[in-house]
Amino acid sequence: MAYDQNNIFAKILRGEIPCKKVYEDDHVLAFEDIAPKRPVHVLVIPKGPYEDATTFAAEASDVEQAALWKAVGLIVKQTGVDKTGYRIISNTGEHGHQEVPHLHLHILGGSSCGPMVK
Ligand code: DGP
Repeated sequence: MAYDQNNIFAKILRGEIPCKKVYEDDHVLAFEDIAPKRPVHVLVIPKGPYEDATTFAAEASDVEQAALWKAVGLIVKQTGVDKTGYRIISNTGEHGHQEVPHLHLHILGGSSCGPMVK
């Protein structure tokens, strides 16, 4: 499926919609989820036009892929959840209940997430 340039995260990347920025570098933007499920709920997205984890894994450069994980490492320290633990989720496609068709990692922490997702 073609990448939808009008998805909400593409608009955030273009600065058309505001966000509460947590982290940014050349390849990655991270911001607070608009409807946080935990005290810390950060969305980490690549700046490139990747619809989901499958597309990102197949098409993103090594530099982009490394940058995403490097950003995760910095954000978990910055938010303090590295000390207590956290969950990373990337909902993908129909069965994954992905709502926004731009790859995003949810970082959830600050309180226990329980043994199961959601
Ligand atoms: P998912 O189901 O994984 O595609 O979750 C999409 C997440 O995006 C959901 O937790 C809510 C969040 N979200 C949706 N619209 C906005 C927005 O305009 N701003 C921010 N910061 N988050 C949004």
